[in-house]
Amino acid sequence: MPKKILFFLMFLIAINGSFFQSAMAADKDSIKTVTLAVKNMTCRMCPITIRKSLKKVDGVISASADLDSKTATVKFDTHKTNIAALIAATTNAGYPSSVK
Ligand SMILES: [Cu+2]
Repeated sequence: MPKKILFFLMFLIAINGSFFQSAMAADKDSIKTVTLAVKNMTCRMCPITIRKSLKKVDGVISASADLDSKTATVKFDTHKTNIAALIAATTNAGYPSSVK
């Protein structure tokens, strides 16, 4: 009897493990990074404003903006948002952007 229970537990652990792995794989596939060319960046405050506007978008994992290269790099979950929403966010903040 205890041996049966042990096998049952091992079976459950194996099932959960494979479910967990497939969930992780699906999440990894949905994460994308895009670099946007951003207009109107003039001073050191601009990248901060752009970064904030991007981080407000649900599904954005991380965002950075660079004054020198006039770009923003955004890591996002494609299940939750898309590039059009990211462009809309910077545009609404006063910085029209496009995919670089
Ligand atoms: Cu500025």
